[in-house]
Amino acid sequence: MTGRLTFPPDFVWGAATAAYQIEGSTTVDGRGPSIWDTFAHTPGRVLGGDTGDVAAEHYRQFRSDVALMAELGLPAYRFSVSWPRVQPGGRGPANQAGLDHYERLVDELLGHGITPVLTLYHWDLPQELEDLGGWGARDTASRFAEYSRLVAERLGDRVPMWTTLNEPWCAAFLGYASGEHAPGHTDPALALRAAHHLLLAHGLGVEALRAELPAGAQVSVTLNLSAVMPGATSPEATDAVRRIDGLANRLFLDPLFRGHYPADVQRDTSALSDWSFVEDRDLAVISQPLDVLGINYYAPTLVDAGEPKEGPSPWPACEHVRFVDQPGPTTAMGWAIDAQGLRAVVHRLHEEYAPIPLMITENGAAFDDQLAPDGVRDHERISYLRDHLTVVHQAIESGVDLRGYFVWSLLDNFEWAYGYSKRFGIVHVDYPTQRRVWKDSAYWYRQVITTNGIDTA
Ligand code: PNW
Repeated sequence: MTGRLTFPPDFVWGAATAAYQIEGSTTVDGRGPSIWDTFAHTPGRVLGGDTGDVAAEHYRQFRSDVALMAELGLPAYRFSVSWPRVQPGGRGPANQAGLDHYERLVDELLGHGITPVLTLYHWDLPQELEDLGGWGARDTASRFAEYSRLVAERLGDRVPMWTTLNEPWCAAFLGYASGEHAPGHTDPALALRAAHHLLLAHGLGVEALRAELPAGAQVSVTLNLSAVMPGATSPEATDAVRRIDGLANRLFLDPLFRGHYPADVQRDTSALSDWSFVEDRDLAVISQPLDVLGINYYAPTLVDAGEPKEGPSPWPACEHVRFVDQPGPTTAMGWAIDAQGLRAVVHRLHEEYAPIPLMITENGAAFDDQLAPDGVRDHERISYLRDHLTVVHQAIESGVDLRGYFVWSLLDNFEWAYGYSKRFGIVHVDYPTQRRVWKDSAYWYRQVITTNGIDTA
């Protein structure tokens, strides 16, 4: 039985990228180094010693990449601004050459009828700020607000959708607790501080944006939310779910939408931290109203009680939690393919937080694509996207205010600790030549956009 699912007429279709993952040109036009330059150039940090020095050369090729987006029929494009292009040392006056680039990109998008959706922070903290304590330092939050103001001053008149942070969970816990991401620290107490300062940066950033942007501009934050499910029926498994859900989801959702931190997470981590980094007015700043909540979803999370694992973990006070492999197909990242996790995430938000309009700001998958003379037959990616879009459609039908969907990613790119070994693009990048080759999923997505719907299998 095949059927057609049609989306609401104003549903926003898009594709997403991030500055460090695609731009390259890391030393031009006055850009300063970010923590990802330092991290990637430290031997042993990134698979194969890969760096973002060249990446997909998007900084130089942005005009042809925008033309590609237009050919794809993309109504919206989510990208991030590199903070060290705008403020090479993270402080002080704007580097006009850096802002000029983003102005050209935005004008090119608008000239092709593509709506720019701008993220201010997708993990590339200026290295000089890290040297002053990075996200462990409260001052970094104020520096972020200043940077937000500089970008909004220049681009506020033409960018309708603004996101402060991308995935503060990753920035805090992969960056400061497990050390898998820049800046590579392995200090769980520092990671909790970092999480708070990221949230504070978000709040101060929202204030700066509201002061600068014209009425009608939308302000959001993007979280990577997990559907945390028990791998067994036992009180221990239930407790494991509570702990991981607390750190992955509620640690961010509660301060943003309820104005307080989850008491159980504070209790669980009290031996690590007294949480004295939270000051009186902070939660009021953090919980200012937003227009949209962005959700990045890739895979569900299955947990049970278990023995402590060797090595640094991104999960403070979860020594007795074990991550269980879900049976069934996985992507090249080893992540389970299960769109029901996305359903659980959006329904949970709708029912427990009932916040504001939602937007899927990233969803997609890496597979071992093979470049053939006639393109890339990535049917697994097409079925991944179709399954997840089916869930998006069902959620809308059942009353969830879900306004749009951005596929991760437009292009193959620098996949952080995995370097160029993982390909998430719907467009293949042949790195030696920088040639772009449409995968079958790109042709499929164009069809989805033009017909505003999907055919279900
Ligand atoms: C997100 N995890 O990162 C990012 O927003 C993208 O930049 C990235 O390329 C994409 O997802 C694919 O990985 C994540 O370990 C990285 O849970 C790691 C995790 C989650 C999200």
